[in-house]
Amino acid sequence: MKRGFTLIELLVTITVLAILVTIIVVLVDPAEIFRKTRDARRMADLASIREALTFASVNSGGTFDLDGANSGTCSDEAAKTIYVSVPLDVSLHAAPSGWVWRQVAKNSIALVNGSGWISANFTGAAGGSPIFNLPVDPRNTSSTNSGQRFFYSYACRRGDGKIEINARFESADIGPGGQDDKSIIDGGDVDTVYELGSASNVLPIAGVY
Ligand SMILES: [Ca+2]
Ligand SMILES: [Ca+2]
Repeated sequence: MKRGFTLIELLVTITVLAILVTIIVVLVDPAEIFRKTRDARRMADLASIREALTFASVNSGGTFDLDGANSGTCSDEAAKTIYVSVPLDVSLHAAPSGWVWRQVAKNSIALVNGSGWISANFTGAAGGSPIFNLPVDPRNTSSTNSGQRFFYSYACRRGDGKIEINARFESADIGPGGQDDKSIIDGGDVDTVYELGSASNVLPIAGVY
């Protein structure tokens, strides 16, 4: 005899499915997956920025201007500059003592011709630009709360041509304090910040994030 599902059977099936979905969501934690994906992108972005700056610098025999037309602002001067990827319409906290922020408008933020958030003019590099867009943080935002600020920062030092690029991670796993904490093993001088570059002591230790 042909027979459909009873109401009870349907209700039991729906309940079991709902429980399974809840278990999967709790186990998998989609929000953490998104945070981890953003952190992985931050690592890749900082590596490509470092490579582009290093390539341009080496290719030009060390004459590449690491902060472009802002030639008086590589961090040896009185008003030392921190270049940040967060756009001009986002207000930042006070810059670390002795430093000033440099932000550019959103529509030019990724440009590599000297008007992007890193003001080095890659298009003038010997052999052509090694990079076509300046990566920005996947969230690229600031906050009144320290530790909730997600943007890239950059500084160069005129004296020895050293550069440093920083980012802040957010995932429970590879973020600060996580099992696979990447910010503490980067060879830098700030445990809670991911630091890449040719020197870890170009950007200030406190007050950027
Ligand atoms: Ca670090
Ligand atoms: Ca550092």
